Amino acid sequence: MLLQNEDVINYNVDWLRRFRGNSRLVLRPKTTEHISKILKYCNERRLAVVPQGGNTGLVGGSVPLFDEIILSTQLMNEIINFDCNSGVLTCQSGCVLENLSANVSEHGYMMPLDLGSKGSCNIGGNISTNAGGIRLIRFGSLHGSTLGLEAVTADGSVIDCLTSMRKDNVGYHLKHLFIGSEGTLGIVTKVSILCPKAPSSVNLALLGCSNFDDVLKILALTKSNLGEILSAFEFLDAVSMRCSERYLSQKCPIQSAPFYVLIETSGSNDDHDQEKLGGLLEAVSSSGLIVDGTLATDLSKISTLWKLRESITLGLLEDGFCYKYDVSLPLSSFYDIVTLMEDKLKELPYLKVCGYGHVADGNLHFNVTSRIYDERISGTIEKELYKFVASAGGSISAEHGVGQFKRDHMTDVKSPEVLSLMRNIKSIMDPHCILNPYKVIP
Ligand code: FAD
Ligand code: 2HG
Ligand code: ZN
Repeated sequence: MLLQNEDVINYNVDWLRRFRGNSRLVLRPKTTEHISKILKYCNERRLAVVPQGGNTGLVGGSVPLFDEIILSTQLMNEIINFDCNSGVLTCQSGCVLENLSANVSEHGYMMPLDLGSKGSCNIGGNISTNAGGIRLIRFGSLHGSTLGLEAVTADGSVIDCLTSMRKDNVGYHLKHLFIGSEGTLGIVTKVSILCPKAPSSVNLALLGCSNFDDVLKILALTKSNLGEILSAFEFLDAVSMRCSERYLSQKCPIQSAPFYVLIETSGSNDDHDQEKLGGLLEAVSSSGLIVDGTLATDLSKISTLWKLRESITLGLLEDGFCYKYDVSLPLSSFYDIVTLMEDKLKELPYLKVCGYGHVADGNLHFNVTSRIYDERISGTIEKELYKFVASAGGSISAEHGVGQFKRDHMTDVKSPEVLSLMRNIKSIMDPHCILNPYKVIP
């Protein structure tokens, strides 16, 4: 299906409304064969193509910079097979994550990843960004859960690595080249994903703490007390919590505190899980690590509490402009950058500085807002944050990728040898650089 004129505007603008391209053509193929023919045609004529899934990416990877053709996988949303014995789901890459979750849950399974954007993001976009999310702590990254995939490279070749076997050590593991390469090496068309069994028992605790050291102490106790039933450990600071409350018009059910943690258990035996979680809550409370807390055991309260965490991203946008950074840091210095940045920005017209994220994975979401975009604010943040991340041995992109937003920082964080190998791989798979040009590789 071909879209033109005003229909194309939404495909040109990213979710954060920070990046805007000027493409006049959106193609929405339905099959691998369509994609193969499109890419062959574009490759022969040196026409640049931007792959797009749900367009929820946060680094400007899914929108053109200029007039590149947008190739949306939106209509490639067929579930091909679900094997109830193995839990392997095979589907086209344009399936929306939430639809896949609903589908596999009918068979007693769940998707191994969960993101706040689940209502719009596509599984192909998830794989192409190697998305993390709140369950990575339990089920690992998509490099592990993706058993196989099919992708089309720039010249239209269909690369069939769509095995649904858990073990396949025959030759190079080419699927990994497509996982996290943000549409620069090929277009993912089909995937097979290993889904875990859905838990019959889920509990969620929301705790408030008075300092970040206590968050880390709770994390250590949580890991040792809950072991295999731990399925999420998320943290948010007070600014993030207030932002969500305002967005949802909903009060956090516990006493206000500088930091909050959400601890989720998923298992197969209610009594066992509640006994373990009860033991943990007893331990953190008797050690004076929390100021208040609440426990949710029914689905409705669990989802209300999760909304407080999942709505921060949308809530921050209400201020006007959001400077969004996603970094990995050692836990020993995890929150220091938030405090440091408040000081560095104090003369500038910012509205909020906040931190939240997947603390157990060392992944901080560092966000600043202002009414309108101010170059002095972004300049100060980038100078201080990237220096801080480098000296702590962290990563400038934990889970959101590089896209166009972080492309020019690649030379600061990757060695010339690593960049040269990346460029060589790119030139073998896409010699005319038609796939997502100006992204990822500097
Ligand atoms: P898009 O945004 O359309 O594309 C992302 C990149 O992948 C682009 O470079 C694009 O060219 C490429 N691409 C898309 N589809 C294909 C394909 N089929 N083949 C090849 N390349 C392709 N991310 C996390 O990691 N963890 C989170 O917890 C998380 N939470 C979020 C919450 C909110 C509210 C929002 C708005 C975003 C969040 N994200 C999160 C970021 C985003 O949702 C993820 O990066 C997601 O995986 C992108 O999927 P998408 O289908 O929207 O991809
Ligand atoms: C999350 O974990 C997402 O909620 C988005 O990765 C993070 O908005 C952000 O900074
Ligand atoms: Zn995240």
